[in-house]
Amino acid sequence: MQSPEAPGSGFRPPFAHFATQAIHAGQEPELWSSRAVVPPISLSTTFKQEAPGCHAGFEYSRSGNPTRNCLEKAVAALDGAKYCLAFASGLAATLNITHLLKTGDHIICVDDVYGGTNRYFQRVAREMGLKISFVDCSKPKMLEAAITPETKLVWIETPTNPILKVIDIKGCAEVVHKHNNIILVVDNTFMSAYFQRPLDLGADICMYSATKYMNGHSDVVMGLVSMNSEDLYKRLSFLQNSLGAVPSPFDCYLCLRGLKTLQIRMKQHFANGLAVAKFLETDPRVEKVIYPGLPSHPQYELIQRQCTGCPGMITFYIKGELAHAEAFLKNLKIFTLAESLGGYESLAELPAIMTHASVPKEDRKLLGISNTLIRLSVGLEDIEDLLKDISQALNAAHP
Ligand code: P1T
Repeated sequence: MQSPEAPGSGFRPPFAHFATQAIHAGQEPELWSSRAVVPPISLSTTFKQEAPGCHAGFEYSRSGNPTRNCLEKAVAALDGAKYCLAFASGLAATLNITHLLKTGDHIICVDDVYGGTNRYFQRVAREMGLKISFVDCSKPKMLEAAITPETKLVWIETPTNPILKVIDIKGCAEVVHKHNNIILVVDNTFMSAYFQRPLDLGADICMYSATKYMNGHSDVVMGLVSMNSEDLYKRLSFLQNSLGAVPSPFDCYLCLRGLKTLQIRMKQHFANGLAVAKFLETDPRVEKVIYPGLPSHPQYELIQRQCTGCPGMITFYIKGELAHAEAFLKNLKIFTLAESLGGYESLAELPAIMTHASVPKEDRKLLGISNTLIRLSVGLEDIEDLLKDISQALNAAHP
């Protein structure tokens, strides 16, 4: 197996000082009178004022919390951003960003997107008077053609969930920014700040479900939003406080702790993901493997240009029908059959019935989210054990 970091592997070089910032940015001991090296979990919901309206930076924990501040500063540093705001979940972040719009505004969303994001746009935002189009943004011409005078937000995921299409962030930014007042959001959940920096490539907002790689330990539900524009920051801070979907100080502490190992986790996710993808690609019981880190991925050149590596997300079609996919999933022993991704533990799922069940059936068919499409989140276990597990589950599905 070629090491993902081997010279000439073709990916962009890693972002400078990443691990140092993950460990130190926003977490200076001088922030605290105790000089605590590990940021304390500040549980107080309210803060003493010296005179009405005169305080030391904190009033009430929804509008600002010391532990949350540390996390927001650390993530801003990792994204190369001026600002970051934390929310109670990835979808809470999506909701807050969507609240930047008003009735009648138009959103363009990439056609292949997390099922919950699709459901929110189709069944909540649309009901509230926003117009939504789902567009194949991997073709910037199609994005351009979909823009109307009402378009105010373009929402992309890259790679997409679950088909792992890669979207050219720079190409989309060039199209979007020909127009005034359209915000380009990149959901960077799959790549994490370690592998991809959407703001450097022209996005206005970089958003995460921090529930996944950013926290990385499957014990926090959280959303993060980074940006450089002061105007966007002011509007989103206002919404963060006004809508109130904020994370708890304890979750902020856990996520901050998770960030410390983001770099080493992502490197290992890449190594394990690549090994599993290569293994699947040679197995005759597998119809097709989609992994952006494989030369067989149709956008391999773009992914190398845009990213510093790939996460542990693999999508593959097992030969046969639903029964074969179910047999594979039920027989896995180390991979757990469960929704979510990006944790240290390996997970497997069937998007058509699980994470993407809320995507309309005809859309799933068009996108290729069939009953034989399996999504893996390859974790940090020993690779020999993971390959053995996949091999025995394939044997069980195709005796
Ligand atoms: O679960 P939450 O923290 O609210 O994040 C939603 C979300 C947003 N964006 C992407 C790309 C996501 O994958 C998710 C959540 N996804 C899953 C739970 C999943 O299994 O795909």
